[in-house]
Parts: sequence; C-alpha cells; structure tokens
Amino acid sequence: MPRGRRSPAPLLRVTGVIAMMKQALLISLLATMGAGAMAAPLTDNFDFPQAIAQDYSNGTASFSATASSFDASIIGGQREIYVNAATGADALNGTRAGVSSSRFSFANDAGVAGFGILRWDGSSVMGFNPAQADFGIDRTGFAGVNFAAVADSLKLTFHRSDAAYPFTLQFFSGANDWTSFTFSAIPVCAAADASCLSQSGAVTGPTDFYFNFALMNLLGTKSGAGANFANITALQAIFNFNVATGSVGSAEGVDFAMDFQTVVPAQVPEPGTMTMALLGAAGLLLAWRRRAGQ
Ligand SMILES: [Ca+2]
Ligand SMILES: [Ca+2]
Repeated sequence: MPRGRRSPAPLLRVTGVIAMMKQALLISLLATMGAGAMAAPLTDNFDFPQAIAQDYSNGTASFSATASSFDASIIGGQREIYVNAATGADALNGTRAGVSSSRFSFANDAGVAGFGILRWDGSSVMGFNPAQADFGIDRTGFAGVNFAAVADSLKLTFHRSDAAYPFTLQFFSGANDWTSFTFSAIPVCAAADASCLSQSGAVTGPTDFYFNFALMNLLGTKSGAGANFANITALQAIFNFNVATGSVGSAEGVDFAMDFQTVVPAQVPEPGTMTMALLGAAGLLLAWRRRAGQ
C-alpha cells in the first residue's frame, strides 16, 4: 500500500494508524480540555527560575551545568540543567539553556550543534556523561511520586522550535527499572514565520503534546521492568541528542521553550483495549492544539 512521506522517526511510522482515529482523537482532546481542573502531582511548571548554563567549548568532554535552588514547585525539590556545545563551537558561539518567565529555553548559536538535559533527581548533583545510557542521573533521587493515580499522560507545551530534533524522556522507578522514550520533535513556529512553517511536520505554537504513560512504556526502551508511573523516583528530558546512536542532533539554531506538567486522564467511555491504545497513541502523537488566546 503506497504511503505518503517516509519518516525515519519511529513514532511517525504509526501516524497512518492514528490518522484513522481522528474521531477518537477529538474525543480525547475534548475530554482532556474539560478535565484540567483536577489536582495532579506537580512536575515542573518552570515558575521557579534557574540560572543559564552555557557552554562555548567544542567537543562533548566539556559542558556547563546549573542547579536551581530548592523549591516545592519542582518535583524532587530541585532541577538541573546541562548543556554541551558539541561541534562548531568557538569562543564566541555556544549552547545555552535556562529558566525564566515561567519557561525553559534552549538555544544553539549559529554554526553550533549542541544538546542538553533537564534533570529532576532531587538534591543529587551527579554530573553528566553522554556515554552512559542514563547520563549519570541518580535513579532514586527523590521519594516515589505517583502519577498514575491522577494522570495518564505527561503534557509538554512547546512554544517554539525552529527545526526538528531528537527528544528523549527518561523515567526511573528505582535503581534498575526505567524507560527511555525517544521521539522526533517537530518544528513549532510562530504564525508569521513562513520559513519555519515550511518545514516538514511544522505546526504553529504554542502547542501541547501529551505523552501517554502506557505508550511510552510500550514504545520506549525498557530497562528491568520499565518505569512504573505509580512510583517515579527520577526523570529527565534529553534534547537534540540521539541516545540510540550517541550522536548530537543535526539541528542548529534550535530555540524552544516548554512547560512540563502532568495532566489528568482523558475520560474514556470504556476501557476497551483498542480504544485505549489508540486514544493513547493519538494523545501521544497528534494531540497538539493551539492554546486559545496565545
Ligand atoms: Ca562542549
Ligand atoms: Ca538533582
């Protein structure tokens, strides 16, 4: 059967399946939008600022890191940012990331390919080693948090990103059990940015993406028993770095900001296996929507 565009991104291979479930997607979206008032364990809304980490040195051996002060609005109480200008860097251009004005932002200067990590593992500060599958996180950095009780998905709000790039979410439930889930983040553009919008898969931002817990475990790489979302003890987001190949993403000049918070479950009429799976997939891949009034 002929397909449209071929994509190397694993997640996008199931787009055809999901396209057939637009009805379910709409139901899922509406339900999610209507259920937003329930309390959920807070991950990080980025209301608490953090100093900019910036690396101007070529090569992956050198990096920059900052840790936030302690604040109850951050899961585990503290957040870390690591950035690494890997190629093309010199004394003038580099890679940086920080948190201000309730947003996390990451940018590569012209000619620089760099990557970074947002890490939540409590008060531990263990450094950053891209040669390790978990980059050296403290896998049991904070007391277990139960997401599964009140939410079935993680929500990431992308405000802008001027290119596609690899993005990995890692969730830990103890020293041995964790899941690493990678997807290709699509360009999220300003409405007037025709150049950005001309890219494959580009959408207008801000855009919310929902990452269903069960599907991340299904499609991601599991270690041990995989992540148990009823007992998360550390997590991190790795951006513009391909964890499968150990190589830096090709995107340059990436600039994105996001909000990172849990959402309550969508109201599913019946917990039928197919319906649940496809609603989850729809939520994972296509549940972007422009935010009203922004
Ligand atoms: Ca570097
Ligand atoms: Ca930490």
